[in-house]
Amino acid sequence: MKKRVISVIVMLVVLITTIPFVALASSEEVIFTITDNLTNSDNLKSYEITLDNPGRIYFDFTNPANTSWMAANGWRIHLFDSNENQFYFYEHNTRTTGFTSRNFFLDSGTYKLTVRNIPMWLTDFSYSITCYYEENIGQFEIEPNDLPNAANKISLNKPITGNLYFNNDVDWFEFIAPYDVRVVLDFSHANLQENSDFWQISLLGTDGSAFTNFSSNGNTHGRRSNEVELKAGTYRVKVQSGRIWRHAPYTLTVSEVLTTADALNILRHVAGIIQLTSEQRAKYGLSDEVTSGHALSVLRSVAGL
Ligand SMILES: [Ca+2]
Ligand SMILES: [Ca+2]
Repeated sequence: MKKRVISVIVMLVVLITTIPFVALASSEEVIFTITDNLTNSDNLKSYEITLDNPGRIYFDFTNPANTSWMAANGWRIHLFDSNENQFYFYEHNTRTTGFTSRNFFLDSGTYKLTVRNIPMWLTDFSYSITCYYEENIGQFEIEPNDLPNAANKISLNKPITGNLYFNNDVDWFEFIAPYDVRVVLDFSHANLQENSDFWQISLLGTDGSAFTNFSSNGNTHGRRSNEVELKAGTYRVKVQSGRIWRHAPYTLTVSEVLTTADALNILRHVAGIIQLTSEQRAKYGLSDEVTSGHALSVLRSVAGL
């Protein structure tokens, strides 16, 4: 039985909160729900979150509606890593009844979530926090990955989701081409409806030589690179802020471009002459049960139709 990934300790309060675990339909789960209160302007509540395994977390913060003129005062929420580095700050106004935080792709370790009220006005600020978690099994970046030798290891044909947390955040990824291969990079994100280049993506050799680089614009859903031929070896992808920085998740996939030999393999499989291996099915984006319809869509892709 795998050890539970999360423990949360409420600090600076006498009571240790028991954290309920609630399984959701997806791989996302509620890891804790806390209802608490700030009673004066000096009050600070601090929650320690320990992740046994890396993963994505985010939280919902809810509070009672307050429509008085003084309701402009509210909460300050901070998230710190184990070195006390603050990497999230949000100031929440009591006129609204809550907010959903950003996604955080975190390594295993201990983090601290703090809640304090803005020191202008003494009152009773109650709130609830529900924190969600999805284990990282290779689908998310793990910070810090700001330097080439700290690159996150990725695999061909497998997407990874990351985020530039700050305008100087740089994300490095490293993959191995096990043989000479032709690849294409797909970089996707939400359409931010802003006409500016928010991301700059480069494919590099380990000696820093550039094979291709391109930018992705905020008024698109992403961009595909030109095709690049690589010799067997180790390569890196660098993602950094474009002309303007925006905090938004992105997904990067380095895909093998299928060849006519691949197309022939698929045809032979559909005809019952050979059986595709699980690695080949993953490479071709085909499920275990390969139908002629699936195969046809891949063949169209190979043919550029
Ligand atoms: Ca990042
Ligand atoms: Ca980074």
